[in-house]
Amino acid sequence: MSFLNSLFRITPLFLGVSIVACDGPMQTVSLTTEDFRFVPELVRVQASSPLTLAVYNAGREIHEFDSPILMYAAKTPSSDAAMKAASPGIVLEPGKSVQLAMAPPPGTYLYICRRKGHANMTGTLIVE
Ligand SMILES: [Cu+2]
Repeated sequence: MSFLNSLFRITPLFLGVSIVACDGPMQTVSLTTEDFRFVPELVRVQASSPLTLAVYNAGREIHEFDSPILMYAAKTPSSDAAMKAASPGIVLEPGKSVQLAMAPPPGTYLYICRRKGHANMTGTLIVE
C-alpha cells in the first residue's frame, strides 16, 4: 500500500503540454484530464528513450487513466505496479496526479477514462 501511495504525488499545476525531449535520456509527457477530455489527445514520443508519463487531473470530476495495452507493453516495474493499481484504471481525484515510468515499444496506444459518462475521454500515444 505504501508503494502504491508512492506512485501518487502532487505536482504543480501544468496545463496539457506535450514535452518531448528527443535527444535526452528521459522523455516526459504531461497529460491533463479535464472535464471531459484529455489534453493533449495525441502524443508522439520516441521509442529510443524511456518515458515518464505524468497525468494530472485539472478537472472538477474524478477521472481515470487507463491504457491496458500500454501498461502491458511497457513492462517496467512501475508500470507493473501501475497495472495492478489500474484495474480498471488509475483513479485521479481532482488536483491529483500520477507519474508512470515506462519504456514502451513502438506502437499506437489508446488511453481512456473509464468513468461512467466519460466515454468521449480518449487519447492516443504514438511511440515511434
Ligand atoms: Cu473522465
